Amino acid sequence: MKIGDFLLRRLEEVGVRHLFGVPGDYNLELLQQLQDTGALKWIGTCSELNASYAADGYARLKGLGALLVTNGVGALSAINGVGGSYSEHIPVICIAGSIPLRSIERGLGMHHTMADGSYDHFLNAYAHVTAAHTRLTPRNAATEIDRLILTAWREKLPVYMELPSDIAYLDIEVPEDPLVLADSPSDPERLRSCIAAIVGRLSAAKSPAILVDADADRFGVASELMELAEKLQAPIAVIVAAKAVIDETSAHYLGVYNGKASEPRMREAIETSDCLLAVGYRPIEVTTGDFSASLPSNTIHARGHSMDVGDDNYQAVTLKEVLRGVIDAVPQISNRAAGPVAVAAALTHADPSAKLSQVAYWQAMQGYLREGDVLFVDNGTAFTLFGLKFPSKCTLVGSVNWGSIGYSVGALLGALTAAPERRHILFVGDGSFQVSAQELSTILRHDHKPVIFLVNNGGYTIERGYLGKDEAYNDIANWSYADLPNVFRRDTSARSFVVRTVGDLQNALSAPNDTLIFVESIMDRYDALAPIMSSSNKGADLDYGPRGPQRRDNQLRPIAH
Ligand SMILES: Cc1ncc(C[n+]2csc(CCOP(=O)(O)OP(=O)(O)O)c2C)c(N)n1
Ligand SMILES: [Mg+2]
Repeated sequence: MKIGDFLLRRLEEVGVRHLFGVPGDYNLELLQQLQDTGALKWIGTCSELNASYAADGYARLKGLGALLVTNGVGALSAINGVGGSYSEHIPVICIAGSIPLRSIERGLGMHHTMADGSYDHFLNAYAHVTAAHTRLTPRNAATEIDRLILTAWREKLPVYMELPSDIAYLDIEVPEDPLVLADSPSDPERLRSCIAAIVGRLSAAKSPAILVDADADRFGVASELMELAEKLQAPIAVIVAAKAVIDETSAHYLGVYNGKASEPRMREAIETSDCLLAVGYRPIEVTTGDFSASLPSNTIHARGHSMDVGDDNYQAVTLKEVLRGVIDAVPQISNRAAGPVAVAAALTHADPSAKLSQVAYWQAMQGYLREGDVLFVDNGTAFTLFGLKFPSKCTLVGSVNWGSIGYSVGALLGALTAAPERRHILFVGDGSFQVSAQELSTILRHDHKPVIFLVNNGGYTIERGYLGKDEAYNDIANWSYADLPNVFRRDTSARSFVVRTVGDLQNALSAPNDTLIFVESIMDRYDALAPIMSSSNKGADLDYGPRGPQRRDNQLRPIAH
């Protein structure tokens, strides 16, 4: 089979049906193979950065995503997004159409390189943000393509492969069987003793609890964790990076644990548990109430492929198999008092003619969410979304660890492509949107129907809480955002709204979801909920230290609502 055709065949076999990216002379030959074989659908994006975000969003819903870029210029444009996939544990396959092998072997200078005689710069750069990287050759292509795809899927991390442009049409011998995505099974003895150790501890515990990070989603064990919570009658909490991973309507769901910033009942359940099971826990300042999280010293740490239980470290075990064994072996508890912490804020009835505020905005959004929605959150005051209570079966696409502004718009395109039948709702600020706004055109081009809620507050409000409450560096150009659907697609049927009052917002929210809805909400640049601002204020203390410029009283501070 031709190398390019084989690569596309393998992608199709593992469920990747769309490829995002930007054409270039070094990848056009693969695009021609894509076109001729009909194996995958090409989704051209406005930039490779956005393609990397889209592939990430696609992978969140489909389990794997892929993008195609050209050498150097495309690869480095995409590297921020691929780095994000690494940080967030998302399996993305980044394919770079690269310099022909002929030029590499003969040392010919080529465009899209540093013109310094080296062809390895981008391969080396990607080594830092991927689980595996390779340059395909006719000799290694059949094994390397499989190795990289399997590594991405097993590790839940991105991979990078260079396809030199002069080999895609060469015939090589390839396996006939389809590629099967499967983990290698656990070591039987390690699995048995690991399960026994965990079951022993959980069964003896009086107040077991479960704390969930994003890997529970990445390794597909959310339903197992719910089952375990049910069997143990144990409370189950998430850290903010795993918001929505556990069904928030479940009787055992406690809410978001955030160290000292959590409600007392939540803190007690987690911090004084006599057997806490933490899944994929990767604490950072914004997920631990600025490092105030305090897990019990005997916490069981479960990871994708290893476990820490007491003094023992178990390797060669998979999370799914361990949890399955634990669920089957722990006794069903019937008499432990659980019960969720109340999260839903009471709705106030604001005057429709009142100027729109963040408080009224988010109260309205709480009422707008529906079962099964896919929700997207960018950086900024949009983080308020994390405080809402989600209906059942919602998916949240966010990037708490990496936090690159503009990610959400590209991810929206990817997720819409993966699951067009679901309702997708984006929450984005004007500053974040300006980074990747062009991808709205691709969303319109493919007739997708998301709801986009953009907050126009004249700049980087969340940053004003770090530093520069009134500084010009936190201001941005004031675009006519609601006009953009029409700019990006002349014949669009999108409904656009410019919202200034509570009544305007209510009107926009009553629009049917039969076309793209774009809601630009104009809000005061100093308006932010108190927890968002105090988090920014604390972030500044950590970032700049006690002698930093934040001491000059030029931060936006929390106000009482
Ligand atoms: C790629 C990248 N550049 C810069 C930042 C720093 N940053 C974090 S939030 C933010 C401002 C977001 O502004 P906006 O989207 O308007 O949200 P607001 O707080 O105003 O609602 C910036 C610049 C970042 N996170 N990512
Ligand atoms: Mg803003």
